[in-house]
Amino acid sequence: MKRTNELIVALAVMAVIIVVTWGIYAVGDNMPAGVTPFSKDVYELHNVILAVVTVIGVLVFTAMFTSIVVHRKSKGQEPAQFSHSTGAEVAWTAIPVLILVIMAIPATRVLIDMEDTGNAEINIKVTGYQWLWKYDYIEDDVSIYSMLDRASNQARQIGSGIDVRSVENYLLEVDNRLVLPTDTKIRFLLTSDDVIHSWWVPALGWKRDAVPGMVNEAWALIEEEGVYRGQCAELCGKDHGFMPIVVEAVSPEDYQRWVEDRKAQTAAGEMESAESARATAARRVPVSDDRG
Ligand SMILES: [Cu+2]
Repeated sequence: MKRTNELIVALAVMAVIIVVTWGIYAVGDNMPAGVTPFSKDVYELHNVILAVVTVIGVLVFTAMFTSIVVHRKSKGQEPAQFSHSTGAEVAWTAIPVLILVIMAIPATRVLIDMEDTGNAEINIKVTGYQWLWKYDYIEDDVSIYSMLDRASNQARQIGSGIDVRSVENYLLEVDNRLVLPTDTKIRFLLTSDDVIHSWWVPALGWKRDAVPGMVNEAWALIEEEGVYRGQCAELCGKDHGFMPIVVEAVSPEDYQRWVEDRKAQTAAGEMESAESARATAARRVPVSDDRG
């Protein structure tokens, strides 16, 4: 009779825990899988470890609640009197070690992959500033500054009177997006000019600190075209929440066109500033002559 009770309670507890866990898993939408092979590895790793901890949780809580219900004092249960069990100690040491080893094998594989920044086709230097980002396309000699877009910036001011819900991608849009090609191994070199920032676009599967005086590395190979948003993930100052990151992944052909366009703009800008410098110099000449 006692064994039957125990079994019924154990099954009931286990059923409740499984249903609740499954519900959380199904409704919670888990975490995004991202758009790089690495982010997908991280996603799968997360699922495997979530499954392991779920099984452990179900077993432990089932044993615990079954003991509480079936072996309670009011039912006249006598506690066991032994004080040492070598068998139990070996088991509760060996089993967790085994579980940790099982989890460490795929985790180590992903970590090694994460550090492998070799064979990159393009290099992007990311510099954090209070409170904007600078991107240098090293091979192409193109640099852009990327800061919070005007609409978000106006809406965020105290007393602006603008309903922030009316601003599209509020606090998640920038003036100049980081344009990157798909299907290309991109190496990121991250640093900072003032305080510690952290560059984080969840769809790429990683987050890296941008530390003054140091260069951190990371890489991505974006498989799908699209716009991926992120933010500075370090408390870098009072406007920390206002330095979003927007990556626009385009086909390699569109990317080449964009780079050519940027180079032309930069050249035009340089011509213009050289022109205005010459004009200023020309205006100054008579003044210096008068003085002379
Ligand atoms: Cu920051």
